[in-house]
Amino acid sequence: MLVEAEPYDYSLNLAVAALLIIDMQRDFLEPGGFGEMLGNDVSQLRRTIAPNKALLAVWRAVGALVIHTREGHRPDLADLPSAKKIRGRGATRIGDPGPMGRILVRGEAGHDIIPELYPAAGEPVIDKPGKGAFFATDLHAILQNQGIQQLVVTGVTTEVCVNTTVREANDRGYDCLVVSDCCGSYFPEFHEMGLRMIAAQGGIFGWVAPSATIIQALKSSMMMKESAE
Ligand code: C5J
Repeated sequence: MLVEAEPYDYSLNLAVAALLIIDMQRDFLEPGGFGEMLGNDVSQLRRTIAPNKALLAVWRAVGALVIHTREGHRPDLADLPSAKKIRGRGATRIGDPGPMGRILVRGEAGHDIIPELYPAAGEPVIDKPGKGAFFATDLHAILQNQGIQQLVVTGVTTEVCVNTTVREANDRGYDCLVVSDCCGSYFPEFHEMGLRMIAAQGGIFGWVAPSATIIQALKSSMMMKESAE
């Protein structure tokens, strides 16, 4: 199916495509969480919840693969590089007690995915210690074993974990279609530039399209399939 996108239409093939939802975690998105505690405006990320919900519902209805990621570390912090821990010179750091449990530690409430986009049974959840979803995870193996070649990417934040993952995916041979309104940043200008960097130079890292366009294409393909049956 053809999806109208930047820098040119994208040919989405659901048989080899997965929806990859990056780090829609409570500590990044919820009022009172770690992100807000650091002074960030979580409404910039929360505006992505409704479009992600709508896209996820249609994606699940077509029966294609959904994968979720979460950024975080082992409770003993053995996988946390000290460079990452001390970066930012913050008073509260990864592993310290935060408003929703220990910050970015696996198993804590704040580390989990927001209820609106909670993974369904059978949907893989990738726990990643870095910004990119391929670093130190089994994501590439899972995608290869399922024959996936195309990633429809959403999540937060646009310029950090979404961009890093898209670049990693690009170098591993995947095509990425990034869903503009399903990604968000605490900094609107970084969101804008993060998307522009992906589609620049003829799609140097991939394609960018809004959720409405993708949802429309998915619904049309479902209707065509139904009428052929
Ligand atoms: C993500 C971050 N998920 N900004 N993390 O982008 O630290």
